[in-house]
Amino acid sequence: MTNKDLESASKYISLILRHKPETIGITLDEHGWANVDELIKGVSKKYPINIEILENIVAADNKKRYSFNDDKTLIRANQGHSIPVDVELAIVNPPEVLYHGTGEKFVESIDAQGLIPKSRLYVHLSADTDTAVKVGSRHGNPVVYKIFSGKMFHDGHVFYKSVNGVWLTKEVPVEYLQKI
Ligand code: HQG
Repeated sequence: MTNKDLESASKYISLILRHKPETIGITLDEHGWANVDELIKGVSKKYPINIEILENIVAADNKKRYSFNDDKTLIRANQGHSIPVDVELAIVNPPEVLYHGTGEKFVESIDAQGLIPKSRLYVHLSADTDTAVKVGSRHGNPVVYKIFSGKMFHDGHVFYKSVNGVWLTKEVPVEYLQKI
């Protein structure tokens, strides 16, 4: 497989494990796990992969998007789901500030409503502004918000950190947001 094919296969796996497992006729369990053999079989109809290739995709992923279970019979996405699965994230005390990158076109609505998860389960936040700019650029001209996460936590909002380092929370009301 060429690097380009590997990248396309990885995107396809992300779609299956986060949003639409039905694309290849599989289901995820309540913790987001898919059966590795079923995944390989389903993905292979479009991109021929085997366990070695899948292991390479998981290991080489630039954002560490996927994890295997211990005996590598199951695989799941670490975060980013739109379907309701519980990937058993630990509740953690966030740093005093976190960041969220978005597109300019969403600013008016965010300033009125705060940050909402839209199609995903959580709002995604990062500890650094570089990541926020990159995430925001996916939506056009990037705009970065500073989130007063320490204050949110103090006020009872719950934060999670995915195993690949993405900060997650259900919503960010406007009073905890500041455009930078
Ligand atoms: C915006 C990628 C209007 C929100 C990235 C965002 C991330 C609002 C968009 C991960 C809003 C949703 C997630 C409101 C939020 N009104 N727009 N009230 N509240 N929004 O893609 O955070 O490569 O679902 O600002 O790196 O951009 O897929 O979320 O712009 O970690 O692994 O609605 O996806 O990771 O867009 O990105 P998304 P996101 P992967």
